[in-house]
Amino acid sequence: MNGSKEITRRNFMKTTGAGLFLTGLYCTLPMPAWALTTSPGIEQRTPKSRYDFTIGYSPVQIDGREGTATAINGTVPGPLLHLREGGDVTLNVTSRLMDTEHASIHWHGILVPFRMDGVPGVNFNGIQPGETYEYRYRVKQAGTYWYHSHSRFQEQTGAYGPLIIEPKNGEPFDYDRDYPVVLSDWSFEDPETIFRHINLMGHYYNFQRRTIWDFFEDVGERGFADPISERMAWGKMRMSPVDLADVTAYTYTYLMNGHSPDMNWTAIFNPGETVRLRFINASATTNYDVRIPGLDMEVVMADGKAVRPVSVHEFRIGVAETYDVLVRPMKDQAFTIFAESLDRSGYGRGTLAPEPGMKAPVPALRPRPVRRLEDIGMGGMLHGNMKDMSHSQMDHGSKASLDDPRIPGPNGPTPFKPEKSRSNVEMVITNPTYRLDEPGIGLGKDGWRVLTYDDLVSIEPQPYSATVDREMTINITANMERYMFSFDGKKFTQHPCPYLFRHNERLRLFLVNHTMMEHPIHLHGMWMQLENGADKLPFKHTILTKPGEVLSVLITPIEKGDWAFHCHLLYHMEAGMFQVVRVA
Ligand SMILES: [Cu+2]
Repeated sequence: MNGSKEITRRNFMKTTGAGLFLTGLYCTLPMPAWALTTSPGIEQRTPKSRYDFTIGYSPVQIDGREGTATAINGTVPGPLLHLREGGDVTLNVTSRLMDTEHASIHWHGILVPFRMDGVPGVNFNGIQPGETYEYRYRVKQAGTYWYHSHSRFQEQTGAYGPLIIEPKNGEPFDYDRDYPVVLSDWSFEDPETIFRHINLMGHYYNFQRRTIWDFFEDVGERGFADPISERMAWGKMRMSPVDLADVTAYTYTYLMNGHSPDMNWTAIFNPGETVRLRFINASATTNYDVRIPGLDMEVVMADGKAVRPVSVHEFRIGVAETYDVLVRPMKDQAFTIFAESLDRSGYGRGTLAPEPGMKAPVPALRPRPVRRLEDIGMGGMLHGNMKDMSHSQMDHGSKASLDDPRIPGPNGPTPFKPEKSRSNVEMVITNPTYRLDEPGIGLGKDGWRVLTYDDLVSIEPQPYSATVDREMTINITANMERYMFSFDGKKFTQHPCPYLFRHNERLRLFLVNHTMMEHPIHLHGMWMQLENGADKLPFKHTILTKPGEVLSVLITPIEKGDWAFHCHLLYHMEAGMFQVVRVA
């Protein structure tokens, strides 16, 4: 493919000519009050018990270019939804998207009765054009969350916003300023076009494929035998070693609170203050690596739930995850909030500054990481017999990873045997590894401290039984070449039976990632407690699983009904990595 950029025009996508360039100073975009270009932070907020949302097409302007968003109350991101723990809330959501099948809002990470969860086809019929749906529920938790449309690609085009819940009994830490930091990815291309492109050619937006020149460079650095055998191994699997993201900066502008890097969203502080930053990854497909050069970050919440504070310099935030961090800038200077995309094709950027208009240097993008076979738990393959390595069954045999004492028993994950007839499964990892202690590909070698899932220790009450009643395994599967994404080898459109959870049982669920990509796996309606060896297991609504990884979570299904379980990469979900969990 060559580099010429195609601009498609669907009815609602309007683009204006190039050459017009505006910075944030001249930006006249409607922005929600919580996301002004220069913000003092969200003030003493009063939680409300009733909200009215209207989803409609609205113009947005990013770096001087105009596009059309599926905006909530006219802005991208949408309004700050501010609730109180223990209170009842009524949310009226109206759709003015007259050409759509339906619209919806899902309250991500919020424990609600299943009719209020907002997934069309699972919990309700969706909101028909011109109609209003009334959501009502009691708020049973506190912390930082978000909301988004669960209808087709509306989330990609702007239907998302922050959701903050005031705790009944005060916060477990002190701070002077409070900022939501909503990360997202914006494209002027119609997402239907993006989806068509990546379906036809998985690497459409990827110009970072390794070339023959990279190969000779490797030979120079590492000698001949290794690169050749590694290249052969990748070739045999029909995969590129650079599958880091399907959709990249080629089409995306990465946004922080609706602002492009040039628009430079700025949070004000007084030196010596403690600033709470509520990072929310509201992207459609972009996993970010976040750091603030010059400042330590203290991670105090993950997915809305308090954790023992961990001091780090960088953290990876998968799509749909949230992290609350505290920073304490002492100096009278500006600091860059830098959110680099996992594939290193671009970044989101904002500034922490004592005065409006101040800036700090923006770091260079780091080199894109190269995925090696070791990274997907197959390092030993290079030394094995290449002939035995079909693309459907691989066993590296160098490390008996399932004997790892960190993988809980008694039985461990059930071995996966895909149906032979299905083309949905490109590879099966027979010996997945424990990887919760790894920061993830491309991280951990810069000389600063990066958060891992093993660092997360809950400091929340543990309301659920400690005794495990049952074990179950779900395999994360794909055929990347054909852009097929599935669970246990079945796409959602193939109508697999729902996964059955028993009401109030204590379930250990193993997730095994048989693909070579990270997938942020999200379960609606109940917490997943990640078994990372902590004495109090952290609560998660979304878990970024690594290639070749096995991990386990403990779940207590507290609400009966049907719940969505899916990859939160929007295009993977639409390509079939979606399932229904039935709690009965
Ligand atoms: Cu995925």
